[in-house]
Amino acid sequence: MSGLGFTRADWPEGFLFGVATSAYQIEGHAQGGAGRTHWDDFAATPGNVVRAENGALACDHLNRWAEDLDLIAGGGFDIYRFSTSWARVLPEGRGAANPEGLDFYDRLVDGMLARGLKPALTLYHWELPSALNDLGGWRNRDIAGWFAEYAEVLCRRIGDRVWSAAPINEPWCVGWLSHFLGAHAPGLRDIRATARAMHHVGLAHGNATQVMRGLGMGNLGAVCNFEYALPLSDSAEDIAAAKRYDGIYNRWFLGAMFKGAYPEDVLEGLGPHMPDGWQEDMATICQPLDWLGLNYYTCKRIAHAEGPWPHLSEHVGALPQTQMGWEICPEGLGHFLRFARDNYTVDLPLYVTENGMANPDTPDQPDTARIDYLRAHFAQAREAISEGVPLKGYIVWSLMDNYEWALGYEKRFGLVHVDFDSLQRRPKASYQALKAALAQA
Ligand code: IFM
Repeated sequence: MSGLGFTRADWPEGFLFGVATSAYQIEGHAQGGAGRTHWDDFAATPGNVVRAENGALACDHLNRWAEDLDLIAGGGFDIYRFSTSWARVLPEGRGAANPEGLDFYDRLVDGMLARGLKPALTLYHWELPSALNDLGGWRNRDIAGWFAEYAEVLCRRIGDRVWSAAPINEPWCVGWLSHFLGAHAPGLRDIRATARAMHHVGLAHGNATQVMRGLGMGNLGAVCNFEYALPLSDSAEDIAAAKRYDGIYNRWFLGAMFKGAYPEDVLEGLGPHMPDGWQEDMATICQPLDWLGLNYYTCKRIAHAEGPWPHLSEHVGALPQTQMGWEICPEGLGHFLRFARDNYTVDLPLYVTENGMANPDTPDQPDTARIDYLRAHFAQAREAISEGVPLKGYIVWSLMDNYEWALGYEKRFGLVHVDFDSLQRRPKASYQALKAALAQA
């Protein structure tokens, strides 16, 4: 038995384990001919990102990818969930491709296969080419067509060798966090922009899925993030507010992608701001999928608030917190695995596509907090499996410390420590614990 409380033999035959990263967070975006992205612009604007840090160098994965793949294979993982950068492939977002960028992803996929790793591709993990943001970005309906063009160029090159593909990581973050809360690029706080982004991200997902199917690719899915919405008190008003929050965060995209319908309780607020004719897009958004990926980290306490829709305020409760200030609430993971299966996906394979914690790690201290966090969440996954939930794999965020968006480089999510001066990688105790668990049959 390992520090994580399991060995491979405790999971169903063929259950897969992996680690995840994303392009802008690790590659070093100023290198290799990539175009400018709206994250470069957002970070260069005072007040948006801690110390105005950006992904210009990040973990320099662009040059150190082979060492990074060795770490993944050396840990005994099966899957590497990675993303490609739209602006590295098409620097202006459309038109001329960057051959250096396509060559890089080609080598990276071959590098995974050579090491026995399954490449799990995400086409968009948040960095939008600035040239497209100039045109309105996710507010502009045309983005669904631009995204399809990017999907086609990229997948014609690497689509034949990836194990799985999902168009867009965490649509809620692309729509709500970035256009309503203003916490991520492009940093808007505007309900009309939000409604449009929340719709166009689904349409882009549908378009890209059709493109990939057209190219003969299989094992196509969606990766959504979920937050366990708990009422701050047992008042009827707080319970209703938590339900609204749940609708916006957890049910909007599942409804669209798996039922072709947005939840009525969210349409009450977003409906008046939606683009004309949105109803006709629902069939495109609702493409047949092969799996759903769930990203889960935490819960949130929600209270009723006066003021405009959605009439709610967010609070942090009394559970122990991670370095992000996020409460550690493993039962939320079990809740969403059952919730997705019972209400949307039925017998479709599910994957935990992200789970992990930020911790103020130093290279010489064991990250036992992360081992504890993972043990508790893995236990929820096993319990759900024992109840018949068709969970097929579990991917930890993240392989290594990286650029945590608006919070810069100090929030460390990695199984591997990165010294951001020397760029030296050092596996943490959590990496060793997973390696030990996965090595035991
Ligand atoms: O770092 C992010 C990642 O880009 C998307 N999911 C959540 C992670 C931790 O905040």
